[in-house]
Amino acid sequence: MNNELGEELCLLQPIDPLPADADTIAQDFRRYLDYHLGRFLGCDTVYLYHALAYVTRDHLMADWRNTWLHYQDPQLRRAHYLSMEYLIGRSLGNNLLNCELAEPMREAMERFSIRLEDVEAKEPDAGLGNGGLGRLAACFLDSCATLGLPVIGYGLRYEYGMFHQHIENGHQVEDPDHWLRDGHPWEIERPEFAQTVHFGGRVEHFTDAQGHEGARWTDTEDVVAVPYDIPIAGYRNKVVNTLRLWNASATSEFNLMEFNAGDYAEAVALKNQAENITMVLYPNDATENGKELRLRQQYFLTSASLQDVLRQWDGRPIEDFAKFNVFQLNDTHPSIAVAELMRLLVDEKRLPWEQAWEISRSCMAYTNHTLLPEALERWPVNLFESLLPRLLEIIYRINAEFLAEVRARWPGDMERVRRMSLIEEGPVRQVRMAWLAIVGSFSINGVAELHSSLLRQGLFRDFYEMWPERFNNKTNGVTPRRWLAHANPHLAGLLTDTLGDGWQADLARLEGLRPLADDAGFRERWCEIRHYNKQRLADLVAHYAGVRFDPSALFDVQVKRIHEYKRQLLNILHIIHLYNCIHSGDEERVPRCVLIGGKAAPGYVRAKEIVKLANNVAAVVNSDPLVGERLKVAFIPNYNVSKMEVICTGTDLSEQISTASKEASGTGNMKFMMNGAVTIGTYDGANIEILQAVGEDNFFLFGLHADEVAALRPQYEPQQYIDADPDLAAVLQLLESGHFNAVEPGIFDGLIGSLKSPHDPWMTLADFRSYIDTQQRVEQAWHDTERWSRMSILNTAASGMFSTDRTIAEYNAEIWRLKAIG
Ligand code: F85
Repeated sequence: MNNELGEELCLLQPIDPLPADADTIAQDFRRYLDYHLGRFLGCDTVYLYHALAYVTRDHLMADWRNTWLHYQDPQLRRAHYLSMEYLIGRSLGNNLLNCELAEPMREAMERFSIRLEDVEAKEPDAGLGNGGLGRLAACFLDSCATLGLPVIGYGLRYEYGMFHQHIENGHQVEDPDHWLRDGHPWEIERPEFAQTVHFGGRVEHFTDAQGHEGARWTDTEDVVAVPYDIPIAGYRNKVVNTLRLWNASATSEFNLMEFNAGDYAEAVALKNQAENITMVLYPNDATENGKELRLRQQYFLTSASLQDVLRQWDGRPIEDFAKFNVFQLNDTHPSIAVAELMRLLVDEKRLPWEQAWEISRSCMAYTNHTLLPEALERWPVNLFESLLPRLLEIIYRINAEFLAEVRARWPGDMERVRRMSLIEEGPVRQVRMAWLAIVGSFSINGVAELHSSLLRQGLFRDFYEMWPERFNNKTNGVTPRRWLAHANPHLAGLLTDTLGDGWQADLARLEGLRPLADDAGFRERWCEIRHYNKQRLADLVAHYAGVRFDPSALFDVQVKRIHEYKRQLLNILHIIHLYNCIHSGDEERVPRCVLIGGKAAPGYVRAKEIVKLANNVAAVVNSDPLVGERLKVAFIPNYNVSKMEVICTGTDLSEQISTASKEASGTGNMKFMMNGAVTIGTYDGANIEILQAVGEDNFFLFGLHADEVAALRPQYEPQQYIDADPDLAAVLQLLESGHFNAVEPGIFDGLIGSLKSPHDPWMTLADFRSYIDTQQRVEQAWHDTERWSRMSILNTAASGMFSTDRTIAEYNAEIWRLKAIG
């Protein structure tokens, strides 16, 4: 038997795992440091990290190879996860945990008087994503490997990841994140699997000798896609899956051509243009700005990945393709896959259109992550035509056949045809990429119950009426390995002592904690661990924000991307309200430390103003001697995955306060809950499922529900709320007085205006009273230490269903239908 490279499979033998004792590890570590890296023990810790990463990777290699050999089985159905983003964070600690190497590694390091934690801290975050969507992809890969599912992740190897944020005079300033600068020890370049991706050119139509029509896409500019593989280790199961990231590089022929023409400089410039494709991650998380480079990135990912899958298929009957392959589209971003698979099957494999469509449509599945219209990608037809002319033709044909179906089903309903067309008519004709994903997929899912139901009733209603059976829900999760076992080692120890080992890959077992909420001794241990974690968080805040948090205070945290719909402003209004209370001599308050963190998209002016306001309010509150220890406010710069690993373990109160119907799911909410935080939240996204799991007594619910938001919208009058609520009036008055921007008059006028506008889509003031009252209830609960620790334990106990192991098991049972290995 041969594999895809024509190598005899019998020559591809498994290799033995390396011995994992501390002695061998210590030796290997010295060999890497001395002989490979050429560094000394006393060198910069970053090289110690590199040596450790190489040692760890060596230990993964045998299992990685065996897993790969397993996946060569032609009878094995496989899934391909297509995502523009993977927000991986650090890998060393996670790999040590999953491969049970942490203890021998720690012991080995002790021999050199090196603390493992210090080395781990040197790893830069792999920030190849914006927020929840990218982090979800990373959690999914961890669960797929842990469940032994043959799933490969495909993505882009951005040279620059998510920008680094720092704060200057309260303003967000962006610095490029050149995360690959010191090299990336986890990746392996695989030039032997490079693919060519075409752009531009024109299309010729012809009829071949057999009388079949065909299309030839010619005069293209070609870019080579080189894959870099990253190992994804399952939890203690010897499965190592692959994340394959594509890097753009110029083709050699293409350079030579220009060089022969004598224009050397032009050749180098063109090379740059090709390599630009994977240069930088777009830092927008909600608003599509229609840049050509972004469409290039999407097509580059999609085309390279589909070609890679077809290459592995080669030699097998194409009719069976959909039986053994399924693609999951992570949001609309890779939805051009629908048209690209058609191109590959029709133009390259020479399949009849109907047969190709049957195959394509049976192997694509689409996940939607948002209802916000501004996040739905639409590409101008002109742009498409010049960049991907053949794909536009294919989309036109898909559309023509699809609309014929719509007309047949709803004769005379022109309005419906206009709404459902893949092409939006208007001054600028645009391709509706979400519609393309829907038409080309056998499964369409949202990411929480409410979100999926709103998709069916609202945004995707026409499509739901046409194909109800394609729609389903898959409520998000987070991986308990990174977010509990690794992030919270003390709590993990207590869980293992209490529940026995095994909860890490069977999180429903956390239910076993419920009875212990009534056990005073257990609560005491729980609180000691929480106190330790709060001290860790306080140290982080002191280090990065320069603000001192007292671990005995209530730690109130909102960390997530900055967006108006997430309503960081509502949080800030509450802070100002507390500040007013303190100034008016209200002694009933509990000491509270409020932490806010998150990045604003660089072009999102309003979000940047929110960052500035949070910082200014923090500065005023923290320097007011009258406030003292009663209230502290900090904005933590450069919020990212590795900071969240500390933050979520030391949080008492998790702020999940989006306008109802706007947050598709949320996943930070789950990380906090798992680690024993209590949520204050609106009836939105997965908050609803968290509330159901933990019960109303252990969740602080407030605000309008989705239907109430919709009903109020046409008659929303913020001024009415101001007139009726002296606390709100006082907060706005203080804001408008310039109290928080004494030396920068007027800078918050826009923000204040947006809050007071009847057109405020986020209706922040409508929820003010309910939020303030609920925060008051939080303080009453906090007074009662026993009650709070009970709530905390019960939150962790109920968090089992928010493991991505549950989510992925559902994707597999209902969409992928893969057989687990092992
Ligand atoms: C998030 N989406 C949702 N999008 O907001 C959360 O509610 C949900 O929990 C998670 O997905 C996981 O399901 C999200 O993170 C993006 O990052 C994003 C990135 C780019 C764009 C849109 C959204 C473009 C198309 C505007 C560039």
